[in-house]
Amino acid sequence: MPAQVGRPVYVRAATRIGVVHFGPGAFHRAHQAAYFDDLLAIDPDWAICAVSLHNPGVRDALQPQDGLYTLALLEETVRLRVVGAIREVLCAPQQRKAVMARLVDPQVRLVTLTITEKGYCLSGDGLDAAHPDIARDLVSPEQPISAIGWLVAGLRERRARRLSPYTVLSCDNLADNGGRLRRAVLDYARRIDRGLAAWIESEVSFPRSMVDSITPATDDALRTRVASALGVADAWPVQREPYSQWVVEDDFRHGRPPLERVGVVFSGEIAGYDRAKLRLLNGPHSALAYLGSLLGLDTVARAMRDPALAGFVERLMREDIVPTLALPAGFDAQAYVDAILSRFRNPAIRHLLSQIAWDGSQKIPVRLLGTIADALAAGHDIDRLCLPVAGWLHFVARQARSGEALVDPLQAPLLEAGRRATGDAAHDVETFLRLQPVFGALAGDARFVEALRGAYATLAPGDAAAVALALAAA
Ligand code: CS2
Repeated sequence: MPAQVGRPVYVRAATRIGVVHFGPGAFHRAHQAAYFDDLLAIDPDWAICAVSLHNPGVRDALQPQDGLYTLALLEETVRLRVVGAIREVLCAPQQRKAVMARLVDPQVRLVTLTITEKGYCLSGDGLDAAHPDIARDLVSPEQPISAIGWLVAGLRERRARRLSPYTVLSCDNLADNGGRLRRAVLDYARRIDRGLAAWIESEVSFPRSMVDSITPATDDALRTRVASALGVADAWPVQREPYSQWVVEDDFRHGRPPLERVGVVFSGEIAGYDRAKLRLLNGPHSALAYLGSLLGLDTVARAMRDPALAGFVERLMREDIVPTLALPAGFDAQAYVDAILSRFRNPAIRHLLSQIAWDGSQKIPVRLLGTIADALAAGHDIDRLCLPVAGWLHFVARQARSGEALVDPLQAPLLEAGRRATGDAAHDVETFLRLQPVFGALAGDARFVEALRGAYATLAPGDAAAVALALAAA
């Protein structure tokens, strides 16, 4: 390989698997796996067994290359490095025994997850026991299909063997991710074995974490770049911006990887960090995705070159979101906003708005509706905050009208509501607000309903001209 391509600086064969990771998509491989790759040069005990819960795609791509893959850091001069932290790649439905063997391996002390918001099978704040995967797992808990089912099956087996449990670390974009996962796991465990649930409650820690790095999906440009730089084809390279942050609550009862030595921040104030990130980065990202798509734009950097949209998003961040946040001591919110805006502008990144637009029903509540609820409680104006939410509704209605797909676990009810949209704000907003899992208690708040109607009406009929006008006025 050319000298400028980074590679593992440790002996891979001398590493041991200490982490099981569920959901080895591009984000995990670009973010956490790169930290563990750095860590393995210091401590060989933390190589990763990567487990896909549904599809064999990652395993089939990575296994023939011995788990190695290329990570591209996108800036003016793109840097490439080969990551070696993943020593084993499994596909759970096809390799149940191998997955369980890892989960009960005493050498494994940590289970991490990036399964996206929908993978948690939550409804509101708790477990969605009616979710088809959870319902199935509750009937046959020894043959799990959901992440929660697997976590509990592994812990149950560990308890039976009198082994200490693993720590469970959620690395997804959910506020209080560890707390929510813990509650969902306990709820599930109580339904199958109360003794087990009590043991989990007292023995297992679920630290919260905040993860951050913009990771556009792998595209042909990346594949071509990697093939020509390395002189070999990589079946699944990944890419991200150079910036990366990982803040983790320091709550590991049975040993934790010394990740602080490779740039991870262990903190007691994680709630401040995760909210700031979700609301100041992901919220505006979703705003760009829906309003930018309605404007006919394709990428985040392109949307940031639209002065009306970029100006709107900046006002949203500084004037509407920052004032609702309870921030950790010493946190400079305006500098944080500056940094996010410049990351969004990075011209070396082709981050498709359509990728961010996925799974709106899961993202909107944690990214925007929480801010709206807090702003209402503080008696603040919510008109501007409602615009991206209304943008999402118009986006859904447009997809429904054009017969285009909507990537979302609530695709069916969303498209149904979209098809019934007439363009009349009162009627359409009322129809969408019936989506209880998305809007929850806010649907019954008259101030929210009125502001959302107003925002929806200003964006109607959802074409570029109407959106441009609304942004200029907002
Ligand atoms: C994005 C995030 O796809 C999305 O919805 O908002 O993946 C975002 O790029 C990351 O959270 C940045 O850390």
